[in-house]
Amino acid sequence: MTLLEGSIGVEDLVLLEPLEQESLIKNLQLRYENREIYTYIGNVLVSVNPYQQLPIYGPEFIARYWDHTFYELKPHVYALANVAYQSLRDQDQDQCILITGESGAGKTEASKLVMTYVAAVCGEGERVNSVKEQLLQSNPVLEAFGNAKTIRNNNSSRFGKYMDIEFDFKGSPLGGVITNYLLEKSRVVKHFEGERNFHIFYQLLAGADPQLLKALKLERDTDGYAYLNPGASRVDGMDDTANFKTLQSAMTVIGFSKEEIRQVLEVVALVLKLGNVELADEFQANGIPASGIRDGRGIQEIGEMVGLNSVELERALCSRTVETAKEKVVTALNVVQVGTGEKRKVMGVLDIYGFEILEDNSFEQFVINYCNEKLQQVFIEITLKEEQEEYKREGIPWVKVDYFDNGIICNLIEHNQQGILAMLDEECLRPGVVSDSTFLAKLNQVFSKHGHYESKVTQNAQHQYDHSMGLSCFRICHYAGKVTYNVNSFIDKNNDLLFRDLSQAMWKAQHPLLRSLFPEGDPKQASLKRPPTAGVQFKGSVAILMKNLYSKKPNYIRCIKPNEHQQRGEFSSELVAVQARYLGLLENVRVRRAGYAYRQTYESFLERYRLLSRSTWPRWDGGDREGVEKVLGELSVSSEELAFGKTKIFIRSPKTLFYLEDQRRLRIQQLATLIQKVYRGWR
Ligand code: AOV
Ligand code: MG
Repeated sequence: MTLLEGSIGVEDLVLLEPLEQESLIKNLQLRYENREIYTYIGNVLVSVNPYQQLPIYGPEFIARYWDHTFYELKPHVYALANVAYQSLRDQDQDQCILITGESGAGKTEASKLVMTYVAAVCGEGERVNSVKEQLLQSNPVLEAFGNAKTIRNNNSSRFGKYMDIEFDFKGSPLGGVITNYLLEKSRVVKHFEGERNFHIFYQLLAGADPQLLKALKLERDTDGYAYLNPGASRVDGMDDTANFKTLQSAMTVIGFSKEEIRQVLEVVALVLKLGNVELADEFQANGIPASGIRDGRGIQEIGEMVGLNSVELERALCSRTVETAKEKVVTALNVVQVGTGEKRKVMGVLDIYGFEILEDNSFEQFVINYCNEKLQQVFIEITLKEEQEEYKREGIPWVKVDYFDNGIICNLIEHNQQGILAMLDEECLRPGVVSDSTFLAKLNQVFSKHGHYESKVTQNAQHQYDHSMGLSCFRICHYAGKVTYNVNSFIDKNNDLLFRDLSQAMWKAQHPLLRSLFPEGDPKQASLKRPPTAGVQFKGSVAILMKNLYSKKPNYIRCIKPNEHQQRGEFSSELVAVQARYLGLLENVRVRRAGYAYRQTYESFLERYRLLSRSTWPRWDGGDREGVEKVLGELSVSSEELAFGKTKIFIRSPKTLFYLEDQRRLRIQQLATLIQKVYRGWR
């Protein structure tokens, strides 16, 4: 075991002394500056984005981590993947890997490293290899359609992703299912200066061969497309042309036929063209008197491409803005059906945005933060439960842990009748004049006394007057900090309605894919029942996700972004401190070492420290536990500090462990000197 040996700072924050926010950040910084990007909190992995390729990945490292147990080598994402996979295979325990952190912190890269590791170790054979290929090739497809360059990350995932990988009893992969959360649909029509639309649009224009471009009636040059940002058509280090080739072969591997790929690209082209139509529409709004769409040729072209009557299309489009079909282009990966009836083991990988506090927080931040609040709840409950169970297993009395239970905040948001989401729905469904402000007024009334809710109206009595909060805002005191949300457009975003005339028009298209994207456009399907609101859908997915997580053994990766410039070697303590708080790292360490900071099996402990006692060194024939008792007795470690479990020794404070380590170092020096002397004398 090399827990402390030769390590820079502490490799496990549980051993941090003193335990404060500042020392925690310092420790991460020290390690980062020495290119040690991984640090543990018990079995949680903290990862700081290196923004450079480190020579710590690849087959050689995979083999090394495969051959060792968790604490034997330096902290690494492979070690975590290894524990998860081996417990899945050998202990028949479903696993999930939860990766959180803010934009650009390295979540997606971490998820890919996990998948690469698992793919490398989970068996061989023709069928297995084909499944592995599919699992790995799902990434370029998801990234093409769901990632974009943003100000914070050149390859930012604009959706949350949960992937279940299924294995047979031997641990060979069978297939996978991917669930997406909250794709940022609005990006298609609108994004910030310096950002891009989803990669696929640029990939298609850059990478399609001339025949394909011609068939899709597209121009190579991005300048002609209103949805594409001419100033940001190139991204450093990103090769759209090559990525398009990768995408096409990845889609083939996943199981798209040539014809299906073609249809997907046609829909992508259609979106680009619709963007231009809309531009003409705006033009019109600017005072040019015309009825319908100005650029009749464009609309006709679109109509021809997808087999739609252009008059009808025009009518549908003119009724309101264009929101197009893009969400469902890729949803699930083929599950290879083999050996039905056999029990499957599952490893879930969750790559989802962390807690978000932007300058202006809207409905999106609200639901994202709600999801993180739930994830925190799972984390605390499972961690504490595990601690409790381990103590029970080991026959050690349980020590009560003080921690912040965020159930009250989850309730504030999700309670079936009296939660913010329920009240938003009620407002959306209520007949009569509803607006974001009637919604806010209601919140203010209902939550005027709630300890985690503030607004300008409720503030006066309970909280200090705060000029920074506008009248259209409310604030929630999340576990990670206070966030002020602006209610503007909450109602619209929650309704998330696609105008019926539009989906009906699209459903009439001859184009099979396009048509299948708008099942609600089918007059037979168009029941009077309105579709569920965005809030209800999200709450539903979160509930399913939570159920899923509770049924699995969680493994955590907490990703941290060291600076705002996507630069290697730069570590901003302030920035990291904020993230450490949102990720609840300090709380995490506290929970971990609430009872006993350190525990180890008698066998491993004795192996490491037996040279500290004359009874156990150089030879010990007794049992492991007796050996450990001898060592600790001889060093006069206070019994307050120790608990002897059935198979493990528990040590309360890190200080004691450091003391043992110091003693061990001294002893090794002594022994080395002794050996030298003997050796010289012998010569
Ligand atoms: P994210 O998933 O957390 O952001 P990414 O995983 O996309 O962040 O990482 C952002 C960039 O950081 C990558 O494109 C790499 O250039 C670099 N990077 C991250 N991890 C590593 C690593 N282990 N080694 C080398 N480079 C790395 V977002 O999707 O924006 O929330 O929505
Ligand atoms: Mg990502």
